[in-house]
Parts: sequence; structure tokens; C-alpha cells
Amino acid sequence: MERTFIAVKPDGVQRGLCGEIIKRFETRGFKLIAAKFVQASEDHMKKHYLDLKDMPFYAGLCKYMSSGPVLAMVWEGQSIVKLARMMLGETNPADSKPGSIRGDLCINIGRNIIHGSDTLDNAKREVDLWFKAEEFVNWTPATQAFLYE
Ligand code: IDP
Ligand code: MG
Repeated sequence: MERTFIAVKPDGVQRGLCGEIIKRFETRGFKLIAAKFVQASEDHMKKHYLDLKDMPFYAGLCKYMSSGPVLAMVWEGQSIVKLARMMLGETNPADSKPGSIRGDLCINIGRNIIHGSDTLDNAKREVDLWFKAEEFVNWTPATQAFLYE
């Protein structure tokens, strides 16, 4: 089983899309194992987006991401890193297909409502950055036996 880090960004929270986003991961069959509603510091966001530090939008992105609350979550499931990225759509909502979260729910690249780890290595790094070991819940969904062969 893989784990990935998903966050509803401040614009997604303000637009009341937390429930819709959780619903998509739940109904796909993924398992929520950690969640918290927090306002991150700008320093925290700079660490989170460190690989983008040379991009012109880095400073504005980190400032925006720390400007309001985010819903930070860790979801678990088979191949979840790749599948979650497919569920998100493209970075630019304008390139995202209908049916994807960004393709259905937002318009602008700087306000694309959701973050999802792009690789297994980044997922591990982001999960460790946002969550402590004691924040994970160990549980077995009643649906487990019907989701996996
Ligand atoms: P991702 O969120 O799809 O993984 P990244 O390339 O990792 O996309 O970029 C992180 C975030 O930075 C994007 O989700 C988006 O909010 C923002 N971003 C990326 N490219 C641009 C841009 O060209 N202009 C403004 N914001 C951008
Ligand atoms: Mg990314």
C-alpha cells in the first residue's frame, strides 16, 4: 500500500470544497489515515515547495498557501500516488479534463484548489513534513475486502 499527501488549499477551503474533495477520495475507495485543519506558516510552505524555489511564482505561492487554512490529509491505497494525480488533473485547470477535480472545480493555475504529491519519494517527504507518527490512525475500513482482490 502507498501513502500520499493531499491538501485542500486555502482557495479550496474558502470555496467550500473540502467535502467534495474528501468524497472523491472516499468513493474511489481510498483510506484516510491522517487529517488536520491548519494554517501553515510561510516557512513551512517554503519547505513544502522547496523543489520550486527557483520558479518566479515560488514566493507568491508560499505566501498564498500560508494565507488561510488548509485541510492536510494522508490517504492510503494501491498505486495511490499516481491515481491521486490522475484524479487531480493537470497543474493548470485549463488543461484538466472534465471529471478530474481541477477540471471540474477550478479555473486558474494559481488557484487550483488542491495539492497532491507527484512521486512516491515526494509523498514520503511531504507526509513526514506535515504529520508526526502519533497523528496516524490505524484502522481497517469495512469495505477493504471488497476493494482489493
Ligand atoms: P502541482 O500542484 O500540479 O504538483 P507544481 O508544478 O508542483 O504543480 O506547482 C505547485 C503549485 O504552484 C501549483 O499547484 C500551482 O498552484 C502553482 N503554480 C505552478 N505553476 C504556476 C504558474 O505558472 N503560475 C502560478 N502558479 C503556478
Ligand atoms: Mg507539485
